[in-house]
Amino acid sequence: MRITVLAGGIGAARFLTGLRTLGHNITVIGNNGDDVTMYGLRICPDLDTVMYTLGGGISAERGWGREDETFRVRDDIGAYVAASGTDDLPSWFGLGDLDLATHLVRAHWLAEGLPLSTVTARLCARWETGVRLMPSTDDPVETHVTLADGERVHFQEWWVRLHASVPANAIELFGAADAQPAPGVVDAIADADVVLLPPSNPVVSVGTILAIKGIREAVVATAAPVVGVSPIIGGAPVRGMADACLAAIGVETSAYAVARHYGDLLDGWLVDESDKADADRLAGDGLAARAVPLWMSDIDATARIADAALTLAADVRK
Ligand code: FO1
Repeated sequence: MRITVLAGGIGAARFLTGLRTLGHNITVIGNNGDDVTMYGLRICPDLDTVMYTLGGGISAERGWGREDETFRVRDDIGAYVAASGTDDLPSWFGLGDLDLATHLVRAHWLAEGLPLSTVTARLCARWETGVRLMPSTDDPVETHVTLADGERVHFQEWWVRLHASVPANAIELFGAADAQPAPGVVDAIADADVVLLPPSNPVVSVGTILAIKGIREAVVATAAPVVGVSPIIGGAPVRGMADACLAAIGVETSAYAVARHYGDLLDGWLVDESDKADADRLAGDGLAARAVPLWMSDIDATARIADAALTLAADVRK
């Protein structure tokens, strides 16, 4: 089957390791909302997290960046910060020495005029991911967060420097109005046999992919069943700070509320067995929802979740 997945970072990457074992033809549309330019380098955290995870190079402990990483460059930048007394360098963002190779190579190819989609395919050639990974857009987009006092900061500053501890009033994808889907993205959704929304952040991962003009429309229009896996278990995010993002857009942190937030995009929704009441309530609302164990504790458990998503897709096939 041709399966298209709209992916954020670590949650999606883990889900994909399980899905990949089922032996289908997988296209991954990656989120660019987390992208940021630092030291003149374009950094694409979610694309890299998927690439490193599927390529066996991710730091298992952190869930981002490389395994066996060192941070000598970051620490040396810290020495410039301390000596100069300036605070305008993003030394709070941990660019590892090995990870920097990816950003340097990406910067080189982008400077040669290659689009991000081509650069991503070239980077992935080394990692043998077993999937086709493409950015949601070749155009520069990035998520901006408006804080309670009205200040606007880049998503990474809110997420990493402030640990999302300062309430956000609004979260927007800057550049979305002028951005086009990357080549192949709309076709990958239209021609898929199944479209999956993995357990990714519904606001700053899947939400920002859908904010690119034409992508939401393609997901609504596809003949393929669209099945999502809840990123919320028992009223809390599986990982990360999705609750802070959901609060910013006025959506409750529950498997039920996230499904309602996706609305007519979904044909099916998987929740954890502990959230069976949410599944029953959604079924009452007319959505095919099923409760299964959703903790991605190891590769076998993750493959079973992916398999349950495909079974639900087959049952709701339009
Ligand atoms: N996350 C952190 O919490 N702290 C970091 O210093 C950090 C650095 C970093 C560098 C490269 C990269 O690809 C990802 C990095 N991340 C870091 C993760 C990144 O912030 C992710 O976008 C978010 O965790 C949301 O998925």
